[in-house]
Amino acid sequence: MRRRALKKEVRSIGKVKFASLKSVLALLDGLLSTQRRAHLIWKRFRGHLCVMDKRTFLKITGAAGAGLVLTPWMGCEPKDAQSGSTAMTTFGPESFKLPELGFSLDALAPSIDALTMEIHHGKHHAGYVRKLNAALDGLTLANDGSLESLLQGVSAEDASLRNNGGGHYNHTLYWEVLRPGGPDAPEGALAELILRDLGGVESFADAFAKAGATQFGSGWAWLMVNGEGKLEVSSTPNQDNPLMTQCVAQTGTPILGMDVWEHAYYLNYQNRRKDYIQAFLRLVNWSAVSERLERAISIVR
Ligand code: MN3
Repeated sequence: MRRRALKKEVRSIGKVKFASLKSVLALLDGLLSTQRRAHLIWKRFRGHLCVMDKRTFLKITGAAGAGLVLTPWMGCEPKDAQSGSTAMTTFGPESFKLPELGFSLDALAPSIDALTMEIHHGKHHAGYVRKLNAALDGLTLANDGSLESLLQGVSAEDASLRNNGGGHYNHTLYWEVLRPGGPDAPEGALAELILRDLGGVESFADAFAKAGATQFGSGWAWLMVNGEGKLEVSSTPNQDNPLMTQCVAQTGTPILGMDVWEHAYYLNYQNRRKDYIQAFLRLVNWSAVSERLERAISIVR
């Protein structure tokens, strides 16, 4: 008798548990499908909306049971400062192109060997360009079509644009600042700002080398002009860069970027990242960095 009562009790506890589990699962399912619906709506409409924050979009559509709350976005398209019109860009399969190197593959040897350059430019960078084009093909965005403005608006969740757009921008800058020629050290306004903001060329080099050496895993070290018009050194993981205001802590306009992914140096230096960093600092085209500084300062003004 006692045994039967016990069995009954166990069964009823099981039922209660099962019922609770079912309601938890139903709740989860409801939440997931809301999220999924929001994702689908996002995919469908992102081409027609301004370059907005996907996280905010998902939050609002999720909270509204995936109801279409489009009104908040209708007034947020970037307007052309002079004409007041909205810039819209439709992207095609070749909106972005792999830039020419502008120097021979062995121009940086022995510091950076020709095979590393060939693979880095022809395979890695080309891959970012291809995937970036594939991600944007057919989309119409409220955007001036420049890579810079795409990256300034990219949300942390948009992995495709973040990684491939970042990869394209970062490598384009990298080849530019490694172009052979120019003075051996920063000159003119660049040297003055390095002294004013970073304590001089030597302490800049130390900070920059440290940023590159201590970036865990793959990433980049940067010299940038921040929002106050001051020079700042930072590092970012993966293909992030200081333009991505929604993804990184230190933001600004990069004027020098050093790739510290292993593919940038492994054939020559293996695990000796610090040796590659010192070689990189000897290869920098300071004229190219000065040109970038001028453009970046004009943006801040
Ligand atoms: Mn690389």
